[in-house]
Amino acid sequence: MARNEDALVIIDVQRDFCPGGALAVNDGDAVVGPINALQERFGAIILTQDWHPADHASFADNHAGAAPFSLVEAAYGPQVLWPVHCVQGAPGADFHPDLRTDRADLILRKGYRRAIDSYSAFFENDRATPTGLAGYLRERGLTRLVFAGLATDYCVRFSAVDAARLGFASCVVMDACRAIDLDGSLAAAREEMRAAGVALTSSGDL
Ligand code: VGL
Ligand code: ZN
Repeated sequence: MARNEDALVIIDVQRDFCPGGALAVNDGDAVVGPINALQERFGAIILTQDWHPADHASFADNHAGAAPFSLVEAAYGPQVLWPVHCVQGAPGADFHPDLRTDRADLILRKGYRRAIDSYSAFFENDRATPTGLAGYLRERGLTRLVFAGLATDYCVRFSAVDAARLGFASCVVMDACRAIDLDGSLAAAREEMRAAGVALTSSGDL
């Protein structure tokens, strides 16, 4: 059972990241059951929602001749070009229909600035523009963060690592996450999370 200072942060469990979606993660919908079960154990629940304008710079379609999953150099460094996904107000941006959302205290949207992608729930991909989540958590005295959702190697990884760097106790429930695994990104994510002091755990161990 979670303590008063614990928050469950559920990352991007949206239709477009699930089978049939525009940027489907293998087996992505398998996180819904474990995440709904985890929610029973937490008093503070936060959902994040990837939320891009149609002209977003992370979409391959907005770069002439660029293939999805190729890399470009953005002003802030390398950026993967993704298939169009999670467009503001489109069905693909909705939460998975079976995800429980009624107990969430906060739905944090990210990636809404055209020129900057945002994997982390804390900072956009320029690593400088804050989303406001750290301030929200600190004001509420939520100091221990448990992450689950999609995708392990992108938005979960960046969120969990930023949380640890910001001084939160940070833990990822690996069985309640699934990965995109582009060019070894899952192995790299595990390694980076471990090095940052993020605890990799499972639902049964919580
Ligand atoms: C994500 C790629 C692009 C994620 C979001 O939620 O992991 N990945 N946008
Ligand atoms: Zn995105």
